Amino acid sequence: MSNIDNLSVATIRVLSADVVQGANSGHPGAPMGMAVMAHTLWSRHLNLNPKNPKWINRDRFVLSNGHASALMYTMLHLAGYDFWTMDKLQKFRQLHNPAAGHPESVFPGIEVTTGPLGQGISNAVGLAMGEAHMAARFNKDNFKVFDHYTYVFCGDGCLQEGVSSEASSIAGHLGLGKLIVLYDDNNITIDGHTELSFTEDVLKRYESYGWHVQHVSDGNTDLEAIHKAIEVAKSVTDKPSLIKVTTIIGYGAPKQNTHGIHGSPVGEADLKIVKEKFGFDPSQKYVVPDDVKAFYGKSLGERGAKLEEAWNALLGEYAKAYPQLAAELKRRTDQALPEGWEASFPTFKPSDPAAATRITSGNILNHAASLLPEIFGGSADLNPSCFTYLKSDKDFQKGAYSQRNVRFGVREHAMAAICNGLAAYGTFIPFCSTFLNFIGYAYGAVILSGLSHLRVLYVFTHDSIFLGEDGPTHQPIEKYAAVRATPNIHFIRPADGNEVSAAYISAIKSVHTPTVMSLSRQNVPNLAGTSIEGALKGGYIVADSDKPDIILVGTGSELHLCVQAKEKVNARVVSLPCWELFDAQPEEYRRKIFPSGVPVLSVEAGTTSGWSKYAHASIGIDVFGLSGTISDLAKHFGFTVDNVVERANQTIAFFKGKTVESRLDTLIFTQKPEI
Ligand SMILES: Cc1ncc(C[n+]2csc(CCOP(=O)(O)OP(=O)(O)O)c2C)c(N)n1
Repeated sequence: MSNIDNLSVATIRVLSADVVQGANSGHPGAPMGMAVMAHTLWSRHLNLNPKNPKWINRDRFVLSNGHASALMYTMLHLAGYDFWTMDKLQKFRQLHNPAAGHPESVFPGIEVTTGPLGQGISNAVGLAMGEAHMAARFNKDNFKVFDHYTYVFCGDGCLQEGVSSEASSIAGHLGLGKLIVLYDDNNITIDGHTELSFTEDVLKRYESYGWHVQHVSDGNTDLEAIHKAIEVAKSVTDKPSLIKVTTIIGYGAPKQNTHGIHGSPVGEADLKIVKEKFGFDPSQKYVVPDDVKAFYGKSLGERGAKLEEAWNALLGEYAKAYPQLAAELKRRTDQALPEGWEASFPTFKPSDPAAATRITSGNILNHAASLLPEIFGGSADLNPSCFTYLKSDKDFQKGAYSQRNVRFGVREHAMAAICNGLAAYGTFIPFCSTFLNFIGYAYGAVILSGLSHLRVLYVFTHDSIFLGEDGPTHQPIEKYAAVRATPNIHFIRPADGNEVSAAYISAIKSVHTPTVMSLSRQNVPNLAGTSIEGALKGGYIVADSDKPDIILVGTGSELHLCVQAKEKVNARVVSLPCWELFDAQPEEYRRKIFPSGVPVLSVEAGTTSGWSKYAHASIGIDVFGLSGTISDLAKHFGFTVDNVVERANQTIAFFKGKTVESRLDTLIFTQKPEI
C-alpha cells in the first residue's frame, strides 16, 4: 500500500474505534476489519458526489451489516458530506443524532436502513433491478443516462439469513451484472467462530445461484488484490459478483480475531495500543490527518463532482435529442405524479356486478400502471390468484429489463425487501403480491418499509377465513392487528370497488408510507353509500338513521353484512377501511362518526384485538380458522346477517339505560404517528 493508502486505512480503523468508544456502545470489530475494503472501494471506485447525495446516476452503496455503522459514518465524513460533521460522529448513538445505532436511510448518503441482517443485500437487489430497468427504458445510443453499480458490504450474518438467499437466488437468475457484493469473511459472529453454525462453501453456493465469485485471501493489507477483484467484478456484465474478502475482525486491536471485539468498544487502554500500532497519538481522539482529508477530497469528492458535471452535460444533450424522455425522466426523479392522475380512477354503483376486491384491484392496478410507468412489481408466484400481472408489459427478465412484471418466485421475504430497494432507488412505485397470511414470511422487510418511509404497495389477497377450503394455514386472523400496530403503515381493507379505487389513490399518494391492502378472494357487492372520498378519510358513514340505537362498523367483506343488518336494526353503518387514515382526521370529524351516547358494534372476520379503540362490542375471530365452504364458515364464525342483527340487539339491550361514552374518549399518551 502507498503511504496515503496506509494512512487512510489506519484513519478509518482508528476513527471508527474512537466513534464506538465515545458512545461506549457499538461494534468496532467489523469496521476495523473492513477498513481496506472500504478505503479501496470509496477512494477508487465508488462514484458519488457528496455535494449532491441524490444525484440519480450515483453508485449505490449498501452497508448490509448495519451494525458496522461506525464505518458508514466514518466514510461519509471522509467523503466530505457536509451533513456528516465530526460533531455528529462524536455523538454516535445519542438521542436524535443522525449517527444512530444502525444506518437510517432518512439521512444523506445512506441508501437503505440496515441493521436487521440480510435486509441490505436484499434491498441492493432491488436497487440493481432499478438501475437495470431505468437503463433499459431511458438509455439511448451514446446516452447512458443510467449507468452505475450497486455495491454491498456484508458479513457472515447477512449470508446466513434466509432473506439473502432468496434475494441472491433471484439476482443470479436475473443476471444483475452491476451488483457487486464484498463479503467480509472474518469467521466471527456474536456467539463465536463460524465453525459453530456456518460451514458451507459460500462461494460454491453463490456460484450455483449464477453469480461470478472471487476470493481475496488477505483483506487486511492487500489493497491491490481487492482493487483488482472489483475491477474484474465490474467487467463481468451478465452476472452479479460476490467477492469473499478474508479479514481479521478488529484488526489491530489486542482482542482481534475474537468475538469479544464484535460488539463492545475496544476499551480505553486497548485503544491506546491500537493508536500506537497505527502511528497515531494515543492522547488524541477523532483525528483525520490533513493528508487523508485532502486525499479523499480529490479521490472521491472532486472525482464525483466531475462525474456529475459530465453527466449533467450528457443529460443536456439527451434533452435536446429526446425532449419527451428527458421530461419524463425529470418527472420520475422528482417523484412527481402527472397532472390529474387520480380523476380517472373508476367508481362503482350498486347495480355493478359483485366482484372480489382482488379482481377489482387487478383492474385498478392495471389502470394505475397505464398512467404511471413508475409502477413496477409482481407476485411471489401468485399472479393468477392475486391478479397483479400488468397486461401492458411482459416479464422483467435477463435481457428484458425494460418490462415491468417481476417474477419474484416463491420468495415473499426477498420480494418485500427488493421492493424496499426499488422504492429507495427513487424513481419507482413498487408493488408486490401474495396471500395476506404470508405477510408473516415477509414481515421483516415490511416493517422496514414503514421505518424507512418507503412507498411500497403490498397487494395482499385472500384476506380472511372466507378464502374457504384452503383452511387455517392460509387464513389470516391476527395479521390485521399486527399490521395495524406497526408504525407508519396504512392497512386498508376495502369493502367494494369504490374503496379499492380509494386504496390505490391513497397508496400512490402516500409518498412516505407503505400500504398493505387486504383484499377478498370472494365476491362482494358494490354498496350504496361507499365512496372514494369517504374511504380516503379512512372511515365514514355509509348509511345513517335519525337517532340510531347502534353504530355498526365494518371493514372489507363484512361491511355488506352491516348494511343488510340495518334493515332490521335502527343503526348507523360506518365503513372503516383504514384506521390510520381515520385516526389522522380532525377530532371533530371522528367524533361525528363515533359520538357518545350510541354503542358501537364492530364486524370484522379477524382478531377482535384493537377494536376496543372504537367499539363497545365486537364480532370477530380469536381462534385459528377452519377449512370449509364459505357459507359453513360464515355460519360457524357468526358472519351472517342474522347473527349481526342478534348481536346488535344484544348490544343495544346491554347498554340500555347506561351512559355510553364514545370509545374515542380514551387518553392515549403516545407519539402521534406520521401520515
Ligand atoms: C436479523 C438479525 N438477527 C440478529 C441480529 C443481531 N446481530 C447483530 S450482528 C450479529 C452477528 C453478525 O455476524 P457477522 O455478520 O459476521 O458480523 P461481524 O462479527 O463480522 O461483525 C448478530 C447476530 C441482527 N442485527 N439482525
